[in-house]
Amino acid sequence: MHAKTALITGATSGFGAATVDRFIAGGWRVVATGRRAERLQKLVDKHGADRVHALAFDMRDEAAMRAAIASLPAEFAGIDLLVNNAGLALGTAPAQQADLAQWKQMIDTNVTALVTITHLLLPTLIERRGAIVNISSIAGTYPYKGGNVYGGSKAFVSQFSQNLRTDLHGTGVRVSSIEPGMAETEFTLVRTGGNQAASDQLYAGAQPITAEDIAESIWWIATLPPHLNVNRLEVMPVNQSAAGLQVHRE
Ligand code: NDP
Ligand code: 8X3
Repeated sequence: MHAKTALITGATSGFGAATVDRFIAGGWRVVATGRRAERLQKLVDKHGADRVHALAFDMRDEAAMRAAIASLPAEFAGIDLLVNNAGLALGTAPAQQADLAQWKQMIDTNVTALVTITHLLLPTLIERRGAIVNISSIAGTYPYKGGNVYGGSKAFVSQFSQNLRTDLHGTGVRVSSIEPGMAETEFTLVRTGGNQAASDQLYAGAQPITAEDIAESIWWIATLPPHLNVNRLEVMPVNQSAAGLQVHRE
């Protein structure tokens, strides 16, 4: 049997990088995407050019995305699994103090770019009876202060996943939404503009989810028997749980 191929967005860090390693270990080929070309090259050097193909582009640049996908060599062009992982949160300010440019960057990356690459790859995925795993977040379900547009973008990802399933009914294509809670990656560094102390403080003592935990969940979903679909998977650290509503008193 020929090795299957996964296209993993946001493969330069965190969940995406760990997912590349997991699928390579499982015998798949991987198309790895991200903006930081030097990190993608490290994945190629680590696993070999016959196993990992790097596509460096900004997900928000549709022309660059189209050109990158069109450039795939034949042995990497048959995508069996799309892992829509690239994404980010920017800022923790309440809506009334938030930076509009940051809001737009989150929407452009987490929503617009995700639907664009999905649309581009749907014909291939349908032809191959493939699968899509979208990385959403618990922030799309549970509101928290400063979650505003980030949470909204992830609610979109979760609902888009379920609606995709409905449209793809009968094609054999599987669609899953994974909704992780607190996970230690570069996520908080990015969100805080590079504040390592804030990132360390957030995760200290919490035993957060690791990137490898999510990579293993994606692997499990992707390798289930083809008649099974995980619709949504919500995962939290044991030390995290949902709590309460707030009341303001006059
Ligand atoms: P990281 O910051 O470690 O990784 C984010 C990845 O997204 C990087 O590879 C980055 O690549 C890529 N990315 C961001 N913007 C762009 C862009 N414009 N073009 C191309 N690639 C881009 O964070 P995580 O691994 O934690 O995040 C992965 C996903 O998981 C995100 O969608 C995030 O929202 C979600 N998530 C994270 C949780 C957490 O607590 N960590 C929990 C729930 C969901 P590069 O910078 O090289 O372009
Ligand atoms: C990331 C999880 O709770 O920091 O999506 O928003 S959270």
